[in-house]
Amino acid sequence: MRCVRPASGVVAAIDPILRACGGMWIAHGGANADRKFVNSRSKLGVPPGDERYILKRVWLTKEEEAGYYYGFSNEGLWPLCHVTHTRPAFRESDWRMYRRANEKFADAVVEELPARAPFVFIQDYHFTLLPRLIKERRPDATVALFWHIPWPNPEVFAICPYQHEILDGMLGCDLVGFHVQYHCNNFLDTANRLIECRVDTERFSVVQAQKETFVRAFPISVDADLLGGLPPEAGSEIERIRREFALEGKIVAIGVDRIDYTKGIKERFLAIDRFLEKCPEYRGRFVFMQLGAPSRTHIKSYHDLSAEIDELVHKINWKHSEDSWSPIIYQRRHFTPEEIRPYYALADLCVVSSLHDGMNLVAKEFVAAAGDRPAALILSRFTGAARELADAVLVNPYSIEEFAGAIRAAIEMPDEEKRKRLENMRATVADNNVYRWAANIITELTALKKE
Ligand code: ADQ
Repeated sequence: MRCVRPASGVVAAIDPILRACGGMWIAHGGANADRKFVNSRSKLGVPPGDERYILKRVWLTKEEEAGYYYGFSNEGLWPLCHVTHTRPAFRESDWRMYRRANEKFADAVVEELPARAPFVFIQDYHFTLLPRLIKERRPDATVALFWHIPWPNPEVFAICPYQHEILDGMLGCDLVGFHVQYHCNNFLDTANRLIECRVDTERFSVVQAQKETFVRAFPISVDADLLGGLPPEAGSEIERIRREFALEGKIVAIGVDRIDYTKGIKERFLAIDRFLEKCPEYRGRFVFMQLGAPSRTHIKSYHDLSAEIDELVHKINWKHSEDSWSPIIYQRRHFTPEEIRPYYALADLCVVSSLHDGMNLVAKEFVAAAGDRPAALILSRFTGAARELADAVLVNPYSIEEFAGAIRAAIEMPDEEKRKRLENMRATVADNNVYRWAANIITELTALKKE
């Protein structure tokens, strides 16, 4: 049995905050050994051996997990909110399970709430109904929800058959947070168009039946100090990776992603193919290392994507390979955060090519972990991170030609400019780290309450 931190931006962001502040995280226990490690009240201390906070498990049946998590959340809301031209599926049976799971979580939350002034911080699109369910039972609770993915415009959102229930559930919150102002604006427009309410554009809030919900942007981030300080053994690990994959003397680019159609992994490989066609002088000198964590594999589109990526890597490697060199090394497995850091520290180039992304923490992790070296970041314009990391080489991943040109431009950028740009981005990520993100949310809530 192993303790695994899932490959997930939400977990990467929330775990360090709970480690620092303590508290209780209430979450689905979905792994096959989770029941073995809880007490009679479904709780355990985390991380094991150095308990900093309490993890309380909510157990879902297979049917609930299929309908609530894989179905409505990830085949419905996920594609609805990401503009990647993947059609969302809305099934009444999934919606029933989504409602039931939100009710289960409401029970699990309410029974833990302290007698006075509790604060509940809800994460993501899996819990749109939960804020209202909690408020009905505990009107004195302060409830905030952070939406980790984009919020679409009203026309897009209006195709969801359960739009009113979702908006009504979310407006049980005192505060709803998004990564960027644009998604806040979309949310306000959506409420304005689709439900009976008053939108206050001065206070940036939605008022419904005397209840006011504030909407604010809080760009999420990483623990820059932790990522920046490589442990002493990292040097030998970097050497081991270089030896194992014959990277010595090569220009090394990396990609680190959950295998998800929003991350633009196929577009990235097509751009590498085009780059090697246009710039044959880089054959034998350029290696792209992709770390890909299998994700949501029970969903057909994810299963198909994984097979398509395997095939594409095979095709591109076969087309360009010479002697023992192949351009793409693909490691399809889950890595621990400690295993990923040496890759960030050795790469000359990191490529983040999401077709759409709320923020993208890989871009920020790379910037924080790359060190004081001449390294570059290629970053999709369609990530929230692109708004803060203006010193990255920004690309439209749909334009394979532009993307291939950006790979060349990033490689050939003078070292001094690479260093300067990385330094600017490192300062941004160090200033706006994940603790500031959490502190800003709490400060805003406290100020709103006082008002
Ligand atoms: P995600 O879509 O999960 O998050 P992202 O922000 O890119 O995406 O974070 C992915 C995390 O998984 C990173 O911490 C990364 O290190 C890790 N990871 C990637 N590949 C891995 C692998 N092979 N093995 C192990 N770990 C791996 C959602 C939104 C994002 C938003 C975050 C946080 O979709 O837009 O940035 O929430 O709000």
